[in-house]
Amino acid sequence: MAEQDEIFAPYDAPAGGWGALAATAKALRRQSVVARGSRALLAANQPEGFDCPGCAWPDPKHTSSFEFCENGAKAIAWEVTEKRVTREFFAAHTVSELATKSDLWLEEQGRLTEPMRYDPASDKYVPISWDEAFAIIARHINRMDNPHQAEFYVSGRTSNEAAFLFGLLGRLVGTNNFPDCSNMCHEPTSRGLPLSIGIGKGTSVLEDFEHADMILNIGQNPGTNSPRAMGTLREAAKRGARIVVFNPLRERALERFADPKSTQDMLLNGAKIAHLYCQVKIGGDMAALKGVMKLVIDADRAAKANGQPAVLDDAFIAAHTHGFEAFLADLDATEWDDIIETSGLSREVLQQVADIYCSAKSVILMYGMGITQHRHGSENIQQCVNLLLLRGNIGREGTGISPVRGHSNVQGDRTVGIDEKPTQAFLDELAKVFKFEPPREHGHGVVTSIEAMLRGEVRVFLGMGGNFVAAVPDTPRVQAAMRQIDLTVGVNTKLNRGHVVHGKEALILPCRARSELDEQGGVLQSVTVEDSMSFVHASGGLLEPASPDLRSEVAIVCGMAKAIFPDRYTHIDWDGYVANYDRIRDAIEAVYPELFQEYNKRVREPGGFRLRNPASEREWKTSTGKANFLVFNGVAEDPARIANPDMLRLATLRSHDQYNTTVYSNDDRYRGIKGDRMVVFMNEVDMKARGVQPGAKVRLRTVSDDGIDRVVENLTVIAYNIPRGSIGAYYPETNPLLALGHHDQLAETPAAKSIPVMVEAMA
Ligand SMILES: Nc1nc2c(c(=O)[nH]1)N[C@H]1C(S)=C(S)[C@@H](COP(=O)(O)OP(=O)(O)OC[C@H]3O[C@@H](n4cnc5c(=O)[nH]c(N)nc54)[C@H](O)[C@@H]3O)O[C@H]1N2
Ligand SMILES: Nc1nc2c(c(=O)[nH]1)N[C@H]1C(S)=C(S)[C@@H](COP(=O)(O)OP(=O)(O)OC[C@H]3O[C@@H](n4cnc5c(=O)[nH]c(N)nc54)[C@H](O)[C@@H]3O)O[C@H]1N2
Ligand SMILES: [Mo]
Repeated sequence: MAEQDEIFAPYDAPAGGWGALAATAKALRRQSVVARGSRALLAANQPEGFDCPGCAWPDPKHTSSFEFCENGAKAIAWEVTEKRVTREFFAAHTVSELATKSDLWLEEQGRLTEPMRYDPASDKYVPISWDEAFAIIARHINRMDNPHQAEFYVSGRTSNEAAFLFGLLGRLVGTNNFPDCSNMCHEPTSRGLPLSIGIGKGTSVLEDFEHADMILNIGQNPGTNSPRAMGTLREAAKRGARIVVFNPLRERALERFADPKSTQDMLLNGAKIAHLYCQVKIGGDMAALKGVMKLVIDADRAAKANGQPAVLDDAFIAAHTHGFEAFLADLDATEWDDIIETSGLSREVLQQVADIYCSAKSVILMYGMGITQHRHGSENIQQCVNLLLLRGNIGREGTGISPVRGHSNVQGDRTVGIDEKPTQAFLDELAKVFKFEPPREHGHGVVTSIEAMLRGEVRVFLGMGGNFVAAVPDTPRVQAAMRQIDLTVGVNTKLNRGHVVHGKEALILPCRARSELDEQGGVLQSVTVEDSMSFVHASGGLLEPASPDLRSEVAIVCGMAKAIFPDRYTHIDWDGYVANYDRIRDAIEAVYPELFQEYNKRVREPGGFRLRNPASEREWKTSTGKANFLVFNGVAEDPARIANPDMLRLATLRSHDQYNTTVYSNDDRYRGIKGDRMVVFMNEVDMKARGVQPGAKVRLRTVSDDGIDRVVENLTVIAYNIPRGSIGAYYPETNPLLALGHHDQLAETPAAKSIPVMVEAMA
């Protein structure tokens, strides 16, 4: 049908390359920031510059040359835009009117410029002074019946310094309610991985990628979401390392990629990245991993029977692991039919993966949301670790588990205390350093904070960055609940859904961004962030702030704290922290003396420093003192849920032109989509079975047993190369389909990559 052709044409060129250069130039022009933007780009990820807000992939220590990244450039262009949201803008639009606009339109209006308060009489935002804004927050916080009626949300761009103080503030108020974006993202890494190896962070560093013989990329789309990782993968492929991909979609960059820094790549139509591309079914990774592990065990048994060298690293298993026998028994009990049916991969393909694995001396396994956002995301990760442990692929050069984090400081925020389940040891230190008794009971994460909202128990919502009401599951229900809250506050750089779906009182507090100068008391300040590989480094902006009325996140947190506690905790020098961020880092060091030893000194060294990661050194901080082989019974998420033969599994995806809830344009270049985000990627066999043609309009309806009807209509069907039973559509447009209760069983991360749905043709 004509309609599909209008919005879809397969993309055959390599990812990266000229297309990426052209897209970067366009992004700068569109924000009219060619000069300003270029200056910012040159300072991104440089030793003296600022940390790119685009992703959490680390920078090579030894580079000083500009690392080109299209999507980093877009994120920066978005931030340094010349467009401004002023008081005149707010005077010209009621909030009801703004609420009818798209997310793209809201963010495209430009940078926020001064604090604003919602005025119910006019249904408009009106200017307010910073002091008045802080006084409103203080009034609401101080009249709550109990401290747990406040939620302290954090999104992962917040610096270590601001996050640490925000965490302190929440605990001084008396709660551990810290829902954060990590709860929707790598929480299975934070909760599931420690049970395996004693730490919820990756063990590999960039240098390991230079020595790996095999790199398994599972459920992660680096060409779009961490494009600088493509340079690393490109180098590895060039060296002859085998890259194996598990992904239901054929993500273009993982097939072919042209590094814009390489003349050869640019001239020769790029280079092949994946040696083997396995189009696993959505939710089929557990089955695929078990299949590969069964074959590795078979190979080992055969070798030993023939008197050949062992395939397993028996010495490592004996010295460093626990639970191998139980793990083996479970593998032996796992049926091939189940593996093949659930993974959608043939035994031959899995044999190829196993062969590569067995012949590789050193293996890295990197993963993203395709693994974590499932009902058993934590267990998916544990199976990944099991595979690595079989041949001692953790804690040795060229090896490791490598969760690719999302937001540029999401890992750091958790490290410095944004954690709804803090350890008692951390609370003890906090108590000692700040001389108060912090709350000891666990607080709310994202899912539990929403449950509290739905019960009407939340009175104050403070959002340190992010766009909570658009990013979470069950968005219509959450948005209705949000409107019942007494006060909602958004500390943000751009206008978003959270400001137009607000509480009875609402504040917009605009902050300076990473790329901007942060001068306090005449002295330029820098903040610090932690990347995916646990390196902590400084970040300092270079551009004039978008408006003179902006404050830094640190200053905003301290402003709130002073207003909330005018005469309590007077020993805490909030003004001193604002005047000199070194003092915040000293406080962080006091709370974590080992991890952040000599923080201020070490962070000033080029490239910063790496936080100690015991598992990288084969020191296992688990209950058994070893790395644990962990058992998951079965191969499927939940067999009862997939009993319905008509049901499909929906993965909610990011396009190449968005940053989470920030949509840059309606295109998705590498997937061949132009000008429309209301699409659903579907296998032709599944389409035929439902009598749907390419270009047809369909309705998706969630299969759930909680009695709530969840529907998204008017999606255009794209006949696509995706396994049967699996479909894809964009996040956040399809978030209304994601049921709040549909989440990882351990970490409570919403299972956004595996929503059970029915596809219904629309008349
Ligand atoms: N430009 C840009 N950069 C970003 C972001 C952005 O939105 N835009 N977001 C940032 C954030 S917060 C994050 S968390 C990261 C996200 O980066 P990624 O982890 O790459 O997340 P997604 O793009 O959501 O999905 C990743 C991949 O999972 C695949 N997938 C879906 N279901 C399954 C499955 O069942 N099994 C397997 N094996 N694969 C599956 C999808 O096809 C997709 O290729 O990127 C960060 N960087
Ligand atoms: N269905 C579905 N839902 C998902 C996902 C999915 O794959 N599928 N992914 C989940 C994941 S991985 C994540 S991380 C969450 C993201 O959830 P969030 O982190 O809450 O959302 P973002 O869209 O990243 O937030 C965008 C806003 O951040 C603000 N901002 C930008 N830079 C700064 C800054 O420097 N300081 C401050 N204070 N504010 C700033 C801007 O105002 C912008 O509007 O969404 C989750 N939701
Ligand atoms: Mo994320």
